[in-house]
Amino acid sequence: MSTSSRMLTVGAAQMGPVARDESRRSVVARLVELMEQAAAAGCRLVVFPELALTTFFPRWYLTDQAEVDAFYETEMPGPQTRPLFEAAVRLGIGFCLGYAELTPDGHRYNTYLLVDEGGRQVAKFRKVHIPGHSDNEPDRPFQHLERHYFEEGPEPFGVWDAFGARVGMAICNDRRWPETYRVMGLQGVEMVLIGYNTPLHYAPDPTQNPLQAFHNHLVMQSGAYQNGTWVVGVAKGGTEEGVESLAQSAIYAPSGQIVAQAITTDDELIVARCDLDWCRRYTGTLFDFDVYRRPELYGRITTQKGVVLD
Ligand code: CDT
Repeated sequence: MSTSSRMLTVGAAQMGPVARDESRRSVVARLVELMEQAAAAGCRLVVFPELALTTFFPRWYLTDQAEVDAFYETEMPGPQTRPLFEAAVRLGIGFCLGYAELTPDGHRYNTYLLVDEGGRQVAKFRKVHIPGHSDNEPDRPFQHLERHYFEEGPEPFGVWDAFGARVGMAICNDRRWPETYRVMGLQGVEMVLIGYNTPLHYAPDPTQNPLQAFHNHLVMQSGAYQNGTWVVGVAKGGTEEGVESLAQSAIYAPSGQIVAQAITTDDELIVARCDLDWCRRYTGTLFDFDVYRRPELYGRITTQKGVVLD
């Protein structure tokens, strides 16, 4: 095993609530402040949550199309988001930003964008697993209408060479699925960036409410360990428009251990100095895929969607 180390200092920029009427200008100022803190802490990359620029609007069934469209970005950078790209160059720090994307040909995605220290777009990821429901369900205390507002991302999980590492991205519900991490693991991922908005109340089965934090850590710790990768989990937490969401942003080592965790439910930066070569301790031993995996026996994973009893 190599004794050299490649270090990447990363910041998870947790956000507190974004009010429905908070302007992009105000939100972007909060993000720039977090970037400044991250740069001062020696970070080369700072990771923001899912849908960082707006309130989590899928909690409402909205019928005014102009009101809906106002939550989406039609260009990146646009006039209101350009300060983020300028801050990247000024501070010499990259960032990963979650936002609602409306493409020129009318597609709507829940998107993550990776930008380098030069303000250049390195990679774009569209959320693969879209949770919740598509029709208004007025009996719920609040909606989770992601399947109404977003299409399923059409591209597979990718991994890119950036910040001296093999970097992958996933968004919120994606973190609950083992395939997310394994598809990236098979591309040599060393750091997975994951933003989330997770309401504490889960209407289809409220027995899960008190387990939200446990499940959050469970899936990211497992994903990290089973694929020998760093994972950066970043929340938009706190009580947003009356809905309480999980905070507890954390950075997970390839061992599955938590190396940093947020202590508030507000804007808060946590930082970890990540040894990328630590991944090899797992991918070169217990999880040496080349030696131990049995893909010839895993056919159901890609040929079958639901459960089949045969
Ligand atoms: N944003 C997002 O994907 N949230 C979901 C909430 C549970 S499904 C209604 C999550 O997996 O955290």
